[in-house]
Amino acid sequence: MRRHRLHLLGSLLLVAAAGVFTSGAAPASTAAQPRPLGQVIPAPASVTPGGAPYRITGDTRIRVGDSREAHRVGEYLADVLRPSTGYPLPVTERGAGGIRLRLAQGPYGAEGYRLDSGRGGVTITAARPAGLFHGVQTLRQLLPAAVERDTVQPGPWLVAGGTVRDVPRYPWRGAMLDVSRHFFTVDEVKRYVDRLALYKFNKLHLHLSDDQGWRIAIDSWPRLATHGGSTEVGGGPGGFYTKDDYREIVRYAASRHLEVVPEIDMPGHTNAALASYADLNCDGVAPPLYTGTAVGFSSLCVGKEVTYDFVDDVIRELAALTPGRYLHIGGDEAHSTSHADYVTFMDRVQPVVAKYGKTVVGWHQLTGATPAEGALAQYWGLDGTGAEEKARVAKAARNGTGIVLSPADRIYLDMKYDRTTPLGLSWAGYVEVKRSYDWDPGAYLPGVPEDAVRGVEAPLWTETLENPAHLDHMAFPRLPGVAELGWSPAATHDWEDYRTRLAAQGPRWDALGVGYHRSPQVDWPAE
Ligand code: NGO
Repeated sequence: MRRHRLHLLGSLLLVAAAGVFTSGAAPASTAAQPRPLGQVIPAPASVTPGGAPYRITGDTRIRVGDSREAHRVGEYLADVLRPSTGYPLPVTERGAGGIRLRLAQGPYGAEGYRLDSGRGGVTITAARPAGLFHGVQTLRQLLPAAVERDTVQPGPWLVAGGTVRDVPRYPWRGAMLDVSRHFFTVDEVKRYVDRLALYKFNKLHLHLSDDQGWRIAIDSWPRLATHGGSTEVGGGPGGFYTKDDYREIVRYAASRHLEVVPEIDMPGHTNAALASYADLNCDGVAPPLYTGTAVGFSSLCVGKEVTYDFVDDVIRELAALTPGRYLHIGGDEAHSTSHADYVTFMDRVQPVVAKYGKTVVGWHQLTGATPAEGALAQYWGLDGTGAEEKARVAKAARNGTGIVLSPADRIYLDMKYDRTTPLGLSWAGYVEVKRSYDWDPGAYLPGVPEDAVRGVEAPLWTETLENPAHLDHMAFPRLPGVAELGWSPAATHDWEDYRTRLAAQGPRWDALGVGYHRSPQVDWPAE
């Protein structure tokens, strides 16, 4: 009898020990272990695990000191945690223990943070509110995936013990949304912004005009929006943002520490504008609205003065609406503009951007003209092609033009994953998760000085994408990889390690309602 009891005790201890030492994905009901401290995307600069975990309970407070900005980040965190934990999580100035958001000087830069976790609490320290916000995203990912649900879940809500020290590699970690080919409402854009925030993106580039639709109200040229915005690819009703709509997007993005970079694409990709005002056409005849998907057939009339009145008005009104530093003027695929006209146009338009206090961003074709001082060129070429063009971009970079990398065969989120992907395009090839992740922005373009590379940006063109579910399917799981390329030190780059961390995001997307491509290159946990 006695022996038997001892034996039973031994088995129980064994079971308990197995629970302690198994670090894989345990089923939710028995997940009494915290997630590993480093299991975060983008990979933090440094992770030092150790010590007891912190447990969020019904008594946990979020302490923010007396900074209003820290208070806002605290409220954001509470909004994430309250529905699933069911706890009140008051945001308070002072108190002991709990989750503390602390602004203080230190080696954090504009966006970095430090997270310390132990039995007594979790403290996130940063020099700026953006750093606190990014630290909060790390904290969020350290909690079980069920924390993302909007109904009360069982928990427990454990945060592994230890310290994370984290600063981004690049200042530009962008995502572009094409709201021209298909229109997306303010709420749909906000939904995308929330996904970007989870991965520490800091720029939302909105492609506001193209052949198929003009999406922003301009008071001095009202038909741009009312007529030019009245359709989209496939002939749907399209739409446009009123100035208040746009301000709301800017406000919401800022509340998630993203800066809006608006783009008006010129001199090509302008059919919607040309259709709205006959005067803008060299022959004075307005073309019909366009709902197909061809590119390169439209051009503003470079020789007409009214073109520059138009550009001045549009840039003035858009600059006034935009608190961010940048204004994107497109400049890609101007196949219906002669080279001489293209150069003339860019020489006249770039100073207008500066006149209204903004810095020029253009697609990399801008380097075929003379980029303004301080301008950024967004590179969207491919591996193994366009050597001459790459050399031109490198030369501009050596002359001071900053480079944002969006190689189409790596991080164009509208490229199909493989031949079976129902949505998307394939002109740049198929782009599966590994190809998308596995390259180094610092060494990508030959002859570009490393400090000219400002970061990366993932464009999501929407010729084939009509609704938020389509956006999710193309963005996930590639979007987090772009975030990691932009944020994490090159030394942490490792496909095998990344694919393990990526797999762990699957249940989080399920909880958030993100429908993602279940790439065969990743061992997703069983559904
Ligand atoms: C190109 C083109 C866009 C298309 C996109 C589709 C750039 C910069 N111009 O990228 O008009 O929508 O490809 O992938």
